[in-house]
Amino acid sequence: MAMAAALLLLLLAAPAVYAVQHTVGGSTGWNTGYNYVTWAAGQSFAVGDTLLFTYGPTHSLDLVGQSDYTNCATGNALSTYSGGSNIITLNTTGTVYFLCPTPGHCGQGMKLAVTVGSGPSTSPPGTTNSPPPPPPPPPSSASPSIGINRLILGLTLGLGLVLAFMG
Ligand SMILES: [Cu+2]
Repeated sequence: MAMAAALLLLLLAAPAVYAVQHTVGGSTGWNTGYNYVTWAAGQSFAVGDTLLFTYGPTHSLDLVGQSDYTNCATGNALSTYSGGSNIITLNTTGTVYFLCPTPGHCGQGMKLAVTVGSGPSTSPPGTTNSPPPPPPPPPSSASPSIGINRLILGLTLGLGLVLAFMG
């Protein structure tokens, strides 16, 4: 019982244990001339994961709505971040949108859409690794036991007949 409770606690704690911090743009960070669409496509985001944005003084970071993201529109930010380093926690499933509000930078690639799934980010949906096919079932293992059962049945009947004749 205590063991089961401990296992359950471990399962509940697992998503937090495996939360991933995604460094936006990898070694490039948050900058112009980088394709964040491609970057995001290579990542798998889960609730509890964090995004780390690092950038120079000419940049900053806005959380925006989808249409602002699509149109590179600034001025309607839902949240604004600055200072050169921000860690954003992905609290809910769905898609969140970011852009750099410095004029022209969004058009130079500084826009990011992150779609957050519900599971832990251990198996990116983009990968095509399928599990190996299961091994073929072993040749019928039922027949030997059926044979033994028939043998036992035969012996029992035979014994019964012998006993009947003797009686
Ligand atoms: Cu910028």
